[in-house]
Amino acid sequence: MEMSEEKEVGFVRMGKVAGEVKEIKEIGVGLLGYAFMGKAHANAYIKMPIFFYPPPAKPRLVAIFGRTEKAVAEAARRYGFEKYYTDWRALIKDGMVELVDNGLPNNMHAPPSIEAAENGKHIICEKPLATTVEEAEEMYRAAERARVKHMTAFNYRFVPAIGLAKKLIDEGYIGKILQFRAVYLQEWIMDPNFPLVWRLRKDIAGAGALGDLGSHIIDLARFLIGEVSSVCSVTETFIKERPLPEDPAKKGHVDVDDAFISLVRFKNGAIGSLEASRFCAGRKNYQRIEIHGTEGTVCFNLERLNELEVYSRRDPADRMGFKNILVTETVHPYIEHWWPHGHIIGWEHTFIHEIHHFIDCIVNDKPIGPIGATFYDGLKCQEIMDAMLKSAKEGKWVNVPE
Ligand code: SOE
Repeated sequence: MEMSEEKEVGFVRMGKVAGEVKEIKEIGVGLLGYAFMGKAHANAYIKMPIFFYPPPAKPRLVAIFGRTEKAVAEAARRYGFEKYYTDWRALIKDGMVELVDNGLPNNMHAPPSIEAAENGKHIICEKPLATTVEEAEEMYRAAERARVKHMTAFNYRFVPAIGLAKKLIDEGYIGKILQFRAVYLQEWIMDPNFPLVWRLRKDIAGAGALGDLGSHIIDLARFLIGEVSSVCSVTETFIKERPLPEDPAKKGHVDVDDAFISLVRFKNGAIGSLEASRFCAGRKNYQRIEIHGTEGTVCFNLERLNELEVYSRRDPADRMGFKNILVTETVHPYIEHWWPHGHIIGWEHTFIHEIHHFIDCIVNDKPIGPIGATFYDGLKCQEIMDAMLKSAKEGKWVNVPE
């Protein structure tokens, strides 16, 4: 509507407005959880339409769920959600909610995700998909039956350097893949007085470092190399008792792994080692991957996520060596949406890439895979983790179900 003349609107004098912005198609978002992952996902919904413009649809922050009203009301105000719920079933039934994003603790991944699918809502759920293989299988079957888009939020698939690594591997640049080596190391629970939080409780988390960090590198192993056929693993819990969050004078038993190390065999003949730990002093969020092929090597380090180290045996002998590629050119995945080369991006941007992919697949009816992880990928990851825990318990190689 052209408004050329100045006019009074109520008590507000309107200046010479050139025109009103045409609305962009929206998609209603219902977010479960408002803490760490809730914040990362809310930020992604807010930023996506600005940087992936025009967006496939503009996320409308319809509703957010949290158990305690005071906290979730504050989160709704902070992130800009229109409504808040303390009953996740009511949020799922809200007609304005078209997609449900599950950022709750792991034991609350299955029930709401299944109900969301059964109510025809597209669903993205944080990793690990579930606490057991049975739960993950039920989530996958429900989402498939409902014919909704379903995604497991393995965000590291959306690092530009990981996208470049996948391109080099898939085009044969480093030849036949022989070995995959990945570590994901943190240090945050080395203090024996650190309390027994939900990530350290099997009934809520399902597993410890294996589920929280190991799930990421297991998914990247499948994404970059292929299916895992068998595993031989060891786990350890270094601190067996911890103060209870609700009463530090009391202690609780730690029933999940603090660290795991696993050998793996891939179906395509490659071999590998994966390990994750929360007891590596000095390692903050250190995820390093090395992939060795017959013609070369690719290395990635999450703490330097804008870079990829590449070595090719095809280079002339006098200049054969690792080159460090700064993955910030517009030829690299997602970079065209950000800043000029060398201006680098960060951890939060992987969630923006992931949420764009999810909404693009919903609006334009595209398949989530192979770039994005579906609930099937979440289920396969759960099966591999289950085999690793079985192997660690029985002290032998365990096959991963076909
Ligand atoms: C904590 O270990 C954590 O936030 C994980 O839960 C995330 O998945 C990982 O990306 C960073 O570390």
